[in-house]
Amino acid sequence: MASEPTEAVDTWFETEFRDKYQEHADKLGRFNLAVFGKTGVGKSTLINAVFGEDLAVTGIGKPVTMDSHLYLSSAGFLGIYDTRGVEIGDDTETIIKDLEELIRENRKKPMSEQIHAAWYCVRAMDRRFEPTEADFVRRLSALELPVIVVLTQVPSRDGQRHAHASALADEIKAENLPIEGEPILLMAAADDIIGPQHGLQELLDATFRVVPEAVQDALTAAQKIDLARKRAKATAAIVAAIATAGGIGGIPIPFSDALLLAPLQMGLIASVSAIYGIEPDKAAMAATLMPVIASNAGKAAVVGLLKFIPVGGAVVGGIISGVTAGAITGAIGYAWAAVCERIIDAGDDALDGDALSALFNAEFLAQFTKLMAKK
Ligand SMILES: Nc1nc2c(ncn2[C@@H]2O[C@H](COP(=O)(O)OP(=O)(O)OP(=O)(O)O)[C@@H](O)[C@H]2O)c(=O)[nH]1
Ligand SMILES: [Mg+2]
Repeated sequence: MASEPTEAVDTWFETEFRDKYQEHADKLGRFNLAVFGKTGVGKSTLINAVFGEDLAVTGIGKPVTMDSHLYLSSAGFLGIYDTRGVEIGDDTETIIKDLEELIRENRKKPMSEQIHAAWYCVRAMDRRFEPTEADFVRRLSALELPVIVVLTQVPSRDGQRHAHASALADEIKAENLPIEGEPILLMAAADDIIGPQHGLQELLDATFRVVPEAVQDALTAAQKIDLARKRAKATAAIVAAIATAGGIGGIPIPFSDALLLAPLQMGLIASVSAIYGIEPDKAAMAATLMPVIASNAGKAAVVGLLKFIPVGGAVVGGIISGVTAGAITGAIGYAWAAVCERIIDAGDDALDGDALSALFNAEFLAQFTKLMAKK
């Protein structure tokens, strides 16, 4: 009996959260990247490093059309096009023909169906960039795909990149290929012998420079290495929600029996989750652990958090001003952004619910105090 309202709230939350998340995710769209290079150069390792494990590990991809040698793997805000069982050089004609067809067909489709950029990967220590590879890059570029050349597995020590890799980069530059910027030298995953990870941010920045404005938000959500970009975008959403909440004002506390979340705050955490590119399952699960969302068990925590909020009368059933509503909303948004960053840092490790909600609490209080002091 006693648990019924809790379940009702949880179900309400789950449904509402997913709807809102989807709404925001649809607005962000999808960033589609084509990744080429000879087998074993480190394409999957690179995709893992920049976008997380989901795509490359499973390696699930569907042929784009029947008989096509192009495969599309997609999850969330990212689509990866690659080839299977065909070799650049021997099969260049086949790959280019498939790509050409795909690009032509997709031209009529929305932006999130198009291919936005290509990475052509070469293993630096092979010290070889073959004429057939140069030819492939030219053919790619002729399809009006912005191409970035990536030298993979570049050893480095004390920030100094291996001379062989720089020499290969110079050789490639001397070919005057129609590529975007200079070849990017990187190491996607650290190795005890050949050195630390480097160059990923440079590749990401170069990619941001060539993709259309309309997919920058999707790329921001899809990538996992540049949290500052996500934070900037999330902050804009939070600031807007603060203004909206301030305008509403006069909100009764608690906003509903067991929740401190009105639709506005719910929309905000869904939006921030999408901006950070947190999968909806993970985000919804984590959100139910937060004290502002948790039902019965967490109710005391909510009242505890708010005990110092100036309200007319008792907290429960009280009315708060627009300023306070704005501060609560902002504190929820920023605290939730901190949780999203922690989830990204955790990678594939299981989430520690207690640690996440402790983080949320601490951030909520700090941000709330800061926002109230501003007024
Ligand atoms: N330490 C380290 N190992 C790497 C790196 N890149 C590739 N490797 C290793 O090189 C091997 C091949 O890498 P993959 O990422 O599978 O290469 P791929 O280009 O996806 O290969 P195919 O899917 O066969 O075309 C694996 O054993 C990787 O662990 C890197 O940046 N650092
Ligand atoms: Mg691979």
